[in-house]
Amino acid sequence: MSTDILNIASNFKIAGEPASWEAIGNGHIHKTYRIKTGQNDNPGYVLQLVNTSIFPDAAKINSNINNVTRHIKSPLQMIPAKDGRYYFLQDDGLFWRMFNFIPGSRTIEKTSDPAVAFEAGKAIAAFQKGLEAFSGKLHIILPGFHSLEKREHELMSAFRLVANERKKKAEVVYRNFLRHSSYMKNYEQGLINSGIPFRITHNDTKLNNILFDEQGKAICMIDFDTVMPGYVAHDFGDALRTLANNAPEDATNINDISFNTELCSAFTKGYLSQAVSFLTKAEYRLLPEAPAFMTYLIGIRFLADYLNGDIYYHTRYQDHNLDRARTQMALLDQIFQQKEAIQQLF
Ligand code: GN1
Ligand code: MG
Repeated sequence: MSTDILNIASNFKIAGEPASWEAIGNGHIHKTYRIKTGQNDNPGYVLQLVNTSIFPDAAKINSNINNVTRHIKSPLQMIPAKDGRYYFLQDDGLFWRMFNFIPGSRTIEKTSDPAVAFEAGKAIAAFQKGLEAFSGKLHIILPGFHSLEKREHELMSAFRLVANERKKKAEVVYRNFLRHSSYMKNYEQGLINSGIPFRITHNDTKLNNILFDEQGKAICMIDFDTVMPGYVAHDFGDALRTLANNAPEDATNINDISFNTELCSAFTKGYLSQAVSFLTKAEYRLLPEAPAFMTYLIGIRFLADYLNGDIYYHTRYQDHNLDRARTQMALLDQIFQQKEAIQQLF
């Protein structure tokens, strides 16, 4: 493996020779490695093996990423392969891409620090703001990515079709989710009816998709695979789903799960510090309910994948996706309990 990774890295236009690698990041989809070269003054590179069963048209995502990162002048840029393309295709079809590694940068899985939450909010709004004037064309990589109708349909057909132990284990949480279906449909209809603009949004704003420096200041967003036209409320809500949960996304003890309104407040302040300059009144009004909506949406995606036999998300153990789904369900309850406190932040 060691030589393979370094060999792959040597197909990109990097300064010096690749000398060592380590696996980094905690994404559920791709595999990510940091490459170091022998030169001490070179912070190295980030090499990614793209999951082409989820992204069969990976070259198109790379073109999106390039357009977006250049437009916002992100400190994170793609490194071309030696043939000038922004990817390297291995003989067996594996699809690789590379970015620069930003010195001193790191991702954060969990925080209890409101200053980090503030920074996260600011970074997400700054990303949206940076793309306000983007006039290029983006490929729609995953159509209906945050569509409730599509995600509920996927869950219900998975539940209907499956007839095994997993169905039995999933049944309680499945029914608990669907109790909220009409509430969620109302919210989505509200988004559609409000006439709010489609902007270029990130669509995967969990905390570990933001890079921080050693002092806890946000550097930039990462993981641009899902950058597409969308609603800003989805970015806002998805971030709080991970950031303001006092437990991890895949907690195994439901009693650990609670919604941290202090972190939510700091995040909201950071977000609004940038976003007030571009949000419409209607967009603003739709923010407070977004954490509940996104927790539901991602929760039912985890559950559908569990029923489908873990074909989408990387899992580390048998019932991992079920634990993720149960966590989202418990978090949703907690968010509903804090509804007034959240509303008061606006
Ligand atoms: C995936 O790639 P990663 O781990 O940052 C997923 C998101 C989910 C998230 C749940 C392309 O994000 O939509 O919200 O897992 N990305 C894709 O943790 O499906
Ligand atoms: Mg990620």
